[in-house]
Amino acid sequence: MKQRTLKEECQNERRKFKKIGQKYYHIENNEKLSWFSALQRCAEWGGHLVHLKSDEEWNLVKEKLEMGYRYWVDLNDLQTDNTFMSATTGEEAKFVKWHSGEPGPDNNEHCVELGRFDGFDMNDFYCFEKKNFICESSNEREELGECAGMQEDLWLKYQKSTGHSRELIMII
Ligand SMILES: [Ca+2]
Repeated sequence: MKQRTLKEECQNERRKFKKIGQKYYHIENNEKLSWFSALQRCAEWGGHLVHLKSDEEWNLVKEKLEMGYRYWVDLNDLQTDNTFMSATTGEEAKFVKWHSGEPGPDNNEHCVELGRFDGFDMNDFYCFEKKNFICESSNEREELGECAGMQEDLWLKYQKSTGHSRELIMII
């Protein structure tokens, strides 16, 4: 059997991303990971944990999700309780769709999921719980270009958002 090069492997992974609306997403329905591992997995695939920006994107993506499943997205308040940051932008989240009563009073819930309740409103939950997750391609253009792999700027944003070093994220 032909050994695939890392680049081929990476390009193959990028084909995971399917166009939904104007952007490319991979909805992982099989593997469940902690929020940190999901963050890393999406980066390995040349993307990032999904960063929903509008009702339009939220509506398009949630149509494709499996009812009863729970999916990690890119928001977290690991740095400061109740200040939810995007690991994609490194900035405070601008679009949120909290379930009523969320984010709840439990200060140990630092990572945001869709699907805790009926439907796919947002809920903060324990980062170490293993859940399905949604990746978004970093490259939002029509044509997916060369496989970029792990992008340095994305790691810096993760670090800014979570307060954790790349090394720490990679072991948790
Ligand atoms: Ca919660």
